[in-house]
Amino acid sequence: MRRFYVTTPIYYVNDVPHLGTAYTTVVADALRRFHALDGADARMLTGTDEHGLKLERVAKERGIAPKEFVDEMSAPFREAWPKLDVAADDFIRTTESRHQTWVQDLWKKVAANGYLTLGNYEDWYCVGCESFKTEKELEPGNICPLHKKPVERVKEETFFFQLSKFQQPLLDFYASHPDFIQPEGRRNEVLSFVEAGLKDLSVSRTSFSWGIPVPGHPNHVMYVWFDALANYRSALQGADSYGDLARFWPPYAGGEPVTAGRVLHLVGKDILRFHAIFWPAFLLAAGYTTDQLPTQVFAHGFLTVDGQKMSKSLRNAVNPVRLAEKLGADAVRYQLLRAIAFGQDGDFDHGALLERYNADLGKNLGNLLNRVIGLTVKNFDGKVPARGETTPLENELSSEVSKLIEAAKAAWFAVEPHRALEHTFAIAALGNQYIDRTAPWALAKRTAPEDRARFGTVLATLFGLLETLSRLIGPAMPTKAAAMRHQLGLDAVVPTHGESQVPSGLGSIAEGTVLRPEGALFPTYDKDQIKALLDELVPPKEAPVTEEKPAPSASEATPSVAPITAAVPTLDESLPAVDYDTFAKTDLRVGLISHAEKVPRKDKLLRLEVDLGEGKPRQIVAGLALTFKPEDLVGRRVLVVANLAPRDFGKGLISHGMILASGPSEALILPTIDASVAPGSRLK
Ligand code: ME8
Repeated sequence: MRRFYVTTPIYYVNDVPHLGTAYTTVVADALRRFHALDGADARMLTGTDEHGLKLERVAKERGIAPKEFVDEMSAPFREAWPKLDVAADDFIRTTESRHQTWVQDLWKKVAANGYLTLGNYEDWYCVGCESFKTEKELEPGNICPLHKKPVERVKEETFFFQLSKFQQPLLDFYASHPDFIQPEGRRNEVLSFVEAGLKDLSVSRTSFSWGIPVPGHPNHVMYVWFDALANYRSALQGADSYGDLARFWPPYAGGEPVTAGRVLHLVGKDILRFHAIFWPAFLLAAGYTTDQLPTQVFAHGFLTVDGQKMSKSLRNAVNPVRLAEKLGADAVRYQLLRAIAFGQDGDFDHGALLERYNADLGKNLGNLLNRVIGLTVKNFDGKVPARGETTPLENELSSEVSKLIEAAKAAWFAVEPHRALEHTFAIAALGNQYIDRTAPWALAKRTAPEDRARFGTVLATLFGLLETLSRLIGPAMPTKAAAMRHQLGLDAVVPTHGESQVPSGLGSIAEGTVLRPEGALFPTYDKDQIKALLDELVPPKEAPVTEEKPAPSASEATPSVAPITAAVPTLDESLPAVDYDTFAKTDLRVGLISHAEKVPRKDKLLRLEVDLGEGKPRQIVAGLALTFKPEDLVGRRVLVVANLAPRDFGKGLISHGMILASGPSEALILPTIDASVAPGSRLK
């Protein structure tokens, strides 16, 4: 039996579940669903990382015991993922005793093999990374390049893990297992890092106590990464209804070869080194052989949201659960899986999400289903007709569909969900082309028996294609796949061990199957609805913040406002004072941008239509183009100087007002205006 075990990082509980953590988690879930559909014995693990100095400090700042703090903060993760249709088989917390005993056992094995030595350590430590830093890695002023915060000098008694002894074994392992680190570019980075030499690693601390105690040395707690990485294996104790969970870890039970199963760790690129270097080294040190190591660590890129880096406040602003409640979990999953090439950095753009939803889900797939069901209800009493004689057209379609299924399947195996979905939706496009070529609505008008038979064949072929699609979209969109099958008169697909239910070609639905039409599977959004949704969902533009994952501070335990790091210029003393009457002549209004486009051959300018509550939007030409894409601005509220004399930008392009913004042309910030303020409202 083929086994598949996929894991996400266990997330630090000083944060809330956000779009970045949702991303890894949704991809893991889709992969598990695909492999289960393919008949594998598949398992997914996620959880929370609950020890370490960072969390101890945040708890202290909140004035509560660390355990109370982590209990409170872990729950939102456990509750969030099912709302995104993530069905993890297990959720591990590092404060659970099943984890602690396993980690202590791992420690004892590493110690017994002589790879842990007691010594004194002094170096720089970044609490945000929970990692030591060499001087070379730091920015001037001893600043962590990731967190933009000063690192701390740590000097204490510690156990050293002899990582240096594993440089060659690791290089040998990478060479004999070229797929262990993916994608290729990331693999090369790790190779160069290891080739440059590995320093021994401090793996215990005595200056704080929030961690797993070191066996035999109760004044030491384990380094949080030694503890955290072990979760992937500690969670595989006990059994499920199919047997011992240890069957998911190589080498597999019953003498199956390593290739019979797969342990896949999905991680963000920020934590690849820990997984690709420390984790296999800890296991080798504990006596694991190279065929008992995980099969693959796949590092994905980082997401930005609407072109903005995910700072702490943005992470709070874009709540994946709220998005799923608003748009449906399937729409959010589809965007995460389809729009971002797994492995590369990508942007989660709300406008693009809605556009893609309308185009791929609403028009391509949804319309196809609707058209086929509609024609059948009207002409065949809502029952799937017989598939009569086929023509070269059906044969051609069938062979194209088989090729696309093969490609989609290969992409799922290669951890390329974006490609798998691209191929899947190409099948829907083929279905629409086939409808256009066979023109069933014309056949419906003819009554000759051969036309009627042909009509039946065309619809039955399309039902086969829809059946195929209902299986293929399942890993990405489980709820919609089940709803689609329901409309087609079919039961949901139940994964079965040892039996692949991934289609291999054009499917079929039995003649006479009664359809259950239920209206549009993916109701599309019109322009006004899109505008309203964007208004509600798109977070305001932030000042450019350079930090990636800020170190904890008191303000981080609760949602906070982004620090504005742009330089604040001093007031311009050369400007004369303005008396009140002069100022009062300025008519400042709230405007709502209803349209935005680039001005040809003017890099900086956008032509906007702005609603000022005057019944008809006015044209304003603004120098916003170096910061904003036109589509980012539609639906945004802005502050407008409404009574500025019209200004001619040449060629009849006249601006009737000015939009207020702050900052340099390529990093402008627009003031944030509450969505409840009506366009045209005056500022006084
Ligand atoms: O590092 N884009 O936990 P963490 C994409 N506890 N993915 C993102 C992201 C973004 N902008 N931001 C975060 C830890 N992620 C450790 C892990 S594992 C043994 C211990 C995702 O809460 C991505 O998967 O900081 C990244 O690796 C992870 O969240 C980091 O989560």
